[in-house]
Amino acid sequence: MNTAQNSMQDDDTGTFDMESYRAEFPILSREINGCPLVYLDSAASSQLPNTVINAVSEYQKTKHANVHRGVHTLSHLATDAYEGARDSIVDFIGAASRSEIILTSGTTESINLVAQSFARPILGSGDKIVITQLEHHSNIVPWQLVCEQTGAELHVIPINERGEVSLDDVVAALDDNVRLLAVAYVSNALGSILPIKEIVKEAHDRSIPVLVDGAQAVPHIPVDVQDLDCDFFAFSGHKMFAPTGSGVLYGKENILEKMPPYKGGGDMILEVHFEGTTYNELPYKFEAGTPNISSVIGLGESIAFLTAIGMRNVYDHENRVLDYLTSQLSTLDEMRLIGTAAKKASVQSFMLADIHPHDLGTILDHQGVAIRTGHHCAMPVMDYFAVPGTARASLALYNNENDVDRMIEALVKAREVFRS
Ligand code: C6P
Repeated sequence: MNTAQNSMQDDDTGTFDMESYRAEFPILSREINGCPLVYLDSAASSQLPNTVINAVSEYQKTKHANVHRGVHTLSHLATDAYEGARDSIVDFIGAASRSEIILTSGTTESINLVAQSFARPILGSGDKIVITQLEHHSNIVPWQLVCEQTGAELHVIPINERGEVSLDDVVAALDDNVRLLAVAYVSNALGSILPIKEIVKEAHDRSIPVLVDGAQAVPHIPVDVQDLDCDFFAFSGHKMFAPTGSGVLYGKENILEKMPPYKGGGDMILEVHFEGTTYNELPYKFEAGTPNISSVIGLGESIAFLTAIGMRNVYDHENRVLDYLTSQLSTLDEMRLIGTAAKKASVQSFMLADIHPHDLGTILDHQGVAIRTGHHCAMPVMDYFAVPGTARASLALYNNENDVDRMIEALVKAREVFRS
C-alpha cells in the first residue's frame, strides 16, 4: 500500500473522505464531449485506481513471466504476486482456505464451471435447477444448457412489482427434486439485495446446495462466505476496480474435491501419460492453461484498496448517494423508477416519459454523463416490467451527489429536446 493510500485510511467512525478516494481514479478527471466525465456505469465495469494501474504496470515492467512453471527468478516473482492475490481474496470474502479460491476469467466462467463440473454429473430427467426471475443471463443460460444436456428442468422463482424475491416463494420452489439453487445476491438491473443468508438456510434445511452470483455484491457490500454458508460464490474483478479478465469462484473444499476438472490443459495436472492423467490438487485442478496473471495481480491490489477504505464505509457511502439519486429522479415528471425494493445497493433503473432508453443514453453522453441503457443482460426482468430496456445509473464508491445533480440536469435537457 502506498503512502497516499495510507493517508486516506478511515476507521469505521464515519470519517469517510470520499473526495480523496475519488482523486485516486485518473479517468474521472477527463472530459467527454467537452464536459467533465460523470461515470454512472460501474455495474457494467468500474474504473481503476492508481494503485491498481501502478501494480499492473510494475508487474509488466519488472516481474512478468509465466506462473508455477519456471525455476528462474522472474517466474518466482510472478508466482508470488499471483498467489499473493489469491491470499487477499481468501481474507476479503472470508473463505476457509486458499484451496477454495479458483481464479477464473469472471463471474460468467465461474458459473459455467459449476454448471458443467458440479451440476452436469448429478443431473438427470426429473431433477430441477432453481433460479429467480431477476438473474443476469450468466446465471440463466449455463443452467439452460445443462438442462438440455441432462433432461433436467429449470424452475424460476417469481419477483414482485418492486423487484423483490420473497422467502416464501423461495421455500415454495424447494421440493425434493431440486439439485441446486442458483441466485443473485444483488440484481444488476434492479439493485435489489436478496436475503441470501436466509435463502441458504432454507435450501440447506432441505439438503439443497446454493450458488450465489455475487458479481454486483462484492464491490458494494461486506461479504463473508462462511457466514452466508453458501456452497459456491462467483464474482468478477472488473466490477471491483481490477482490470478485465479476472474473476473468482469460491467453493466449499469438500464439494470442490469431488468435482471433476472443468477444462483440461497445463497446470491442472500432476502427471500426464497416454495411459492416464492425474489431476492437480485444489485449486489448480480447475485452472487449466496460463491464467490472466496481470489482471489477477490487479485484483489483489484492488482488494487492498477496498480493504483500506473498509467495506462498511463503502456500503454506507453508496447507500447515501443511492438514496439521493432515487429521491432526485423521483422529482422529475413522468419518471418511472424500475426496481424499488426495500433493500437495495448501487443501482437505479428508470424510464423517462416515452423516451427510448438508448436515446436518453446518447443525449446524456453528449453532456459527459455515462449511464447504461438496454436490457442489461437481464431480458426476463425487462419482460416482467414490459419494457424493451431501461436507463440505468449505477454507483461505485467514487460517485457523489454532484454526479447525481449532473445526471438530473442532463435528463432535464433530454426532456426539453424531446418536447421541442
Ligand atoms: N453485468 C452489467 O452491466 P462477467 O461478464 O462475467 O464479468 O459478469 C457477468 C455478470 C453476472 N452476474 C451479474 C449479476 C452481473 O451483473 C454480471 C455482469 C454487467 O450489469 C454486464 S452485462
